[in-house]
Amino acid sequence: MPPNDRNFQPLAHTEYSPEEMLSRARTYHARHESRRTVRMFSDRAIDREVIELILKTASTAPSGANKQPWNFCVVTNHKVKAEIREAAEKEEYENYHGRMSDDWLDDLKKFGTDWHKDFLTTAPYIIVVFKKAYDLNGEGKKEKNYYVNESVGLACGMLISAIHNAGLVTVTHTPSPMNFLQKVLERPDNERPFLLLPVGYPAENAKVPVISRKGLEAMSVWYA
Ligand code: IYR
Repeated sequence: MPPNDRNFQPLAHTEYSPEEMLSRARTYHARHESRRTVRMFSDRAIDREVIELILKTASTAPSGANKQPWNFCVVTNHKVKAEIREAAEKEEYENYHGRMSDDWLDDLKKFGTDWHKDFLTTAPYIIVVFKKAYDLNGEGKKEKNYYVNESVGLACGMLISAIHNAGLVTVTHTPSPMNFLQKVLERPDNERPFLLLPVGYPAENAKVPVISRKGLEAMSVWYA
């Protein structure tokens, strides 16, 4: 039972007929099948309101105790982008020249990645997602957040879906280590970098690797 009636309100819910449900599920799936990770960006401008709406969509994600322990830093300033690129490429250079195992490098061959990260200065928007390990209340007292990685991961999934839905592309970039982002963006100690997503149109000549998705049999087990 709800603990206090005043804290609850009726659910606003839309139900669809079985036919419409199937049709909507089909359409949504088809839309997502066409999503690709893209590493070649155009520098074409994008309306700020589109990015705002994409972020609002991401922020509808469920989170532990509804703490919404995320902060999206949106970078359009070219100098800041260049600073991020320089630091990221420095780390990636080390990754590709000794820090990553031979097996790992082998697994990445088909994606054609290397330490160069042109997209960090080409894409019109760089979204750096921070997770909030804890929050600070009005008096500066620490307040705990829960399931922070799960919550921020869910928000990132919804962010990627919203980016695709708008007809834009992204790549989930995780320069490692990425604590330099905390410094460059001057984030407080309770915020830790989680993921970096350039957002933009694909370059006109953008190419993507030939890879496939697992089918239902390979990615699900049904207990009837
Ligand atoms: N962070 C590196 C390496 C890399 C790692 C994985 I796992 C990928 O799926 C892709 C790249 C880079 O961004 O190049």
